[in-house]
Amino acid sequence: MNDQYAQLTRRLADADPDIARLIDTEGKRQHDSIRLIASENYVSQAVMDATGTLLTNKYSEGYAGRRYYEGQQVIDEIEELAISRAKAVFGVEHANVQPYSGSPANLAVYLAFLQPGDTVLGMSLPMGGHLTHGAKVSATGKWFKPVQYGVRADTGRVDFDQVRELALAERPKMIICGGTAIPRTVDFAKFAEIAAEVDALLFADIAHIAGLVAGGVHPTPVGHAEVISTTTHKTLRGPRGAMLMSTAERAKPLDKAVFPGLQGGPHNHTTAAVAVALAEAARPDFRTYANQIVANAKALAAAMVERGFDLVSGGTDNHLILVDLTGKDIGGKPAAKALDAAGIELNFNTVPFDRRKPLDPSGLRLGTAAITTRGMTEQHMPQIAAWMDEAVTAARDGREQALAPIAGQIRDFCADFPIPGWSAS
Ligand code: DSN
Repeated sequence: MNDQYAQLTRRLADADPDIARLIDTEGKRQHDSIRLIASENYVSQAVMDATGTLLTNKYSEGYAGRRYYEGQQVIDEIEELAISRAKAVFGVEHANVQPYSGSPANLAVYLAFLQPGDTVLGMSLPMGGHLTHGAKVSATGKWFKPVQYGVRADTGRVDFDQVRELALAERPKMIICGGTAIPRTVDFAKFAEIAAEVDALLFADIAHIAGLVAGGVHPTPVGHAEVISTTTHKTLRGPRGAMLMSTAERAKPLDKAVFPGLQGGPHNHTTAAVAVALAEAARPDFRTYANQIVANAKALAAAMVERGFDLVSGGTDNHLILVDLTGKDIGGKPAAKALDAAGIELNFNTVPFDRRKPLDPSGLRLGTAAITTRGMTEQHMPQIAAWMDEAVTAARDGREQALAPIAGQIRDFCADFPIPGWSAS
């Protein structure tokens, strides 16, 4: 146990033993399992340090030089540093680092550029989009007129014929590309071409792939999409938060939509941690990391295919794998629960054209950002696929007693891959 961690645990244990115990238990859980949730990661100790600082004490509604509270000398510098790092990492003209998370960031885009009732073309949730891309249950589906595109049944990839037909027929004011369950490269140029044809604003949600874009292993939306949103905690490996980026021309309405349109004071401790994560993302070793995420995903996908798993689109170009369990005779939910009991954490997910219900769908979604941070490489992927196969088969056959021994093997395996923020000794 490092000194800093020991001190923190001691202080917290003195002040609040219940919370200290629960955090420690969660640390052990994160350490002892293979975390394949596609939207999660392990942040560095430096990112965690910045998050846990006295910056949480400060209110700073407004923007640098234009705040509604005094005492902003330091906060202004921190926010400006985060902004300049975001601009440098992503090569954008404008960045706003205040959004609390991905959904509020996306809502700010609607507020900035649309009127209630305007038509928006986005990828449907069951096809790989996000709630905020116009799903019926979301404010974006209730207050705007969503038109939704999907993927082709034969390829599992975005159906650009459909995107274009819908765009021409519906004349959306905004087209959204990107999503939460897309295993393939997003073709920003093609979306831009269609958006230009119908004079729509192109908005790219790169929450899942931001780290891959920063690391140069996924094409950038810059130059194609005028507005870009991302969370900061997925492949980008920062704290829980979000950013909006845009051309200079789109900057003003975007900033106004975040504050005062939707939010109050930014979370300054998060802003500082975002700045730290962006400095990490600018380093050459982050490129190596991004490359390894994709190499691991490809190796895991290949090993899973070898074990008879059916992957949407047949494989992956990025960090994410979408599995269709229809042929395995088990639903996504019981499979995900069995995998969790076996020490492999992921989420059940709808697959395109799913015949089951969203709360009991046919698929599993997994990603390699977190295990890559721990240092796992291609050589470890066949073993992970084997454990997955074993656990899913055991669950299908009603042999739940087989899961605990797998969890034991995984615990031993994980001991060789330390994580920041928790250690066993
Ligand atoms: N919850 C995120 C994900 O898991 O993809 C998206 O909001």
